[in-house]
Amino acid sequence: MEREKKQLKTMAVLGVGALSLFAACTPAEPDTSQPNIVFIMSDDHAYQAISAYSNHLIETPNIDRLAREGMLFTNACVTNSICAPSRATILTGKHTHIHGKIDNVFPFDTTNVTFPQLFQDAGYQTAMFGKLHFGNNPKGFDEFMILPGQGDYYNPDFITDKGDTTIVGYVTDVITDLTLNWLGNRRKKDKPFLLMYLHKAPHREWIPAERHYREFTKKTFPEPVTLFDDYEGRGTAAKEAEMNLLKHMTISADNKIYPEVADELGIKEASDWGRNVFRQKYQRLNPEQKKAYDSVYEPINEAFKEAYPDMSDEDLMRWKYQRYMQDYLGCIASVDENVGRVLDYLDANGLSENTIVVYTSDQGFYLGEHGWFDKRFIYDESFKTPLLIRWPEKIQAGSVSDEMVQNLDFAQTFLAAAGLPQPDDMQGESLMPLLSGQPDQWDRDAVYYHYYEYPGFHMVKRHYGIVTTEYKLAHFYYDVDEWELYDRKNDPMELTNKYDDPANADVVEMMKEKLSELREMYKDSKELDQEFIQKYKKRGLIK
Ligand code: SGN
Ligand code: CA
Repeated sequence: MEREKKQLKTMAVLGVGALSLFAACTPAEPDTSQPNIVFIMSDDHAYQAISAYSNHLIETPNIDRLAREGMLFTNACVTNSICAPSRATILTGKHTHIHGKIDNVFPFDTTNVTFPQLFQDAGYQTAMFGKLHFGNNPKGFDEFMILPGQGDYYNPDFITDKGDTTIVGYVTDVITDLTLNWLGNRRKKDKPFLLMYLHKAPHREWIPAERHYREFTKKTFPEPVTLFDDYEGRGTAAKEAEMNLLKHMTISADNKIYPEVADELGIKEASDWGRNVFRQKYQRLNPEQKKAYDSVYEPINEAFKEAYPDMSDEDLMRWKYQRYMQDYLGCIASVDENVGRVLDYLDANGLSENTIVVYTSDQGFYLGEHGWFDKRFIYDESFKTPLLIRWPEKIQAGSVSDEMVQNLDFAQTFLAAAGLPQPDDMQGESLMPLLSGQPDQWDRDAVYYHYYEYPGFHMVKRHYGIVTTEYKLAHFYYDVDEWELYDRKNDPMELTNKYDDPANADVVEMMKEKLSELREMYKDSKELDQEFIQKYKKRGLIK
């Protein structure tokens, strides 16, 4: 409020032109008309589970507010569908092969310049709360409290610049408490601010808050039509990926069957990993939390004990899907409530008008489509990501953009919005033309994608590709050499690879040419692909 009032007064005295001249001469003094930024990101939040996109699974009234009062992006996507690489791309405005954080394995190179550093230098107050997952601390923040690695759902540990701490409670509530506490008690009212509010939820192993597992374990959800996909019509990568609910989702850590019950039923899994993770997570609960947990999950275990001996694979697949959705969506219910708390705070404190609020995820996620969970693929559910942006001063309420925007674009968008220079080596585009209703000034017709973490969790093969509104072309490499082409308009579920269909020869040629152009433009190359493979060899991750 104070800042807003001060801005009006200064403008009245100096006139708008004089104000910008004044701001240009004294860079240390922030231009008081600069917007605040609240960047909200959850982890693995599928757009299929936001009711502004589709309400077949869950209602998310608070996240939806951002679409109603701002802009919904229906074709937002990532450059590399995995956690830490996506975060590094957001912070640097560069593709993963340029900033070097190609996967979750190698640490982030902190000599990279990130946009929060530029905001801090320009006089913004900066803070980060929640999940970063870099293996090192963020630069450019006056204050941060981050989860170590993936973090925990209950009684999470935090790393801060002043030491480590553990906070009793449910992670989504706790991260929001920290955020609101900062806004209410430590925000400097004479400065614009950049606040990164980053949820762990709904990341695997999907443990909801007590109030939500009670509610969600009673629900039944519609099955995706491709739940029993056999991957015919696609290449080796889809067939060999280890993300199938029936085969790869663990009965204990993921589906919450107590290890003793799983043992008693004679359920064998590829390793003890799922049972061990379950025990670790369960042990974090305090006696009260365990009691609440058991009161809900024990009856589920009892019912499973009864039903399991007569279950076919098909029954088990269906049961796993329901268990998965109950817990995954239960986690999202807390995210939505907590986003509501933050939006209410902005309203109550007169901050909504001049604050850019972004809601997004680090990538998309499979909710049983193609029989899968997890992400990583260039295929739509993992490649696309939710994106909603509200900024009442610039964005018309209730607008929708179908343009292909990427997580690569955030850094430059924020810099442009704040009137700060965009470094030449950033590789995205500012979304300002779209936000301010001038889509004719936006001319991107294709995006570039590159995934690396293989071999690794879920065994999704290395691939790069290009996506236009009409087609998707991907090259899977390293231990295969396979191309896939999908017709996005006529085959939206991406069930049939048309690469070898002679009728598409022209399309393949055109897409390959465009792909080479993009590889060149973004400075990616065969040599770099090999360099990253060599890095895996040096680390002993492959022979
Ligand atoms: C963990 C998960 C995986 C997940 C990776 C990466 N297993 O290893 O399922 O793909 O993280 O996720 S877990 O049961 O231990 O959580 S990411 O979001 O960090 O990229
Ligand atoms: Ca993620």
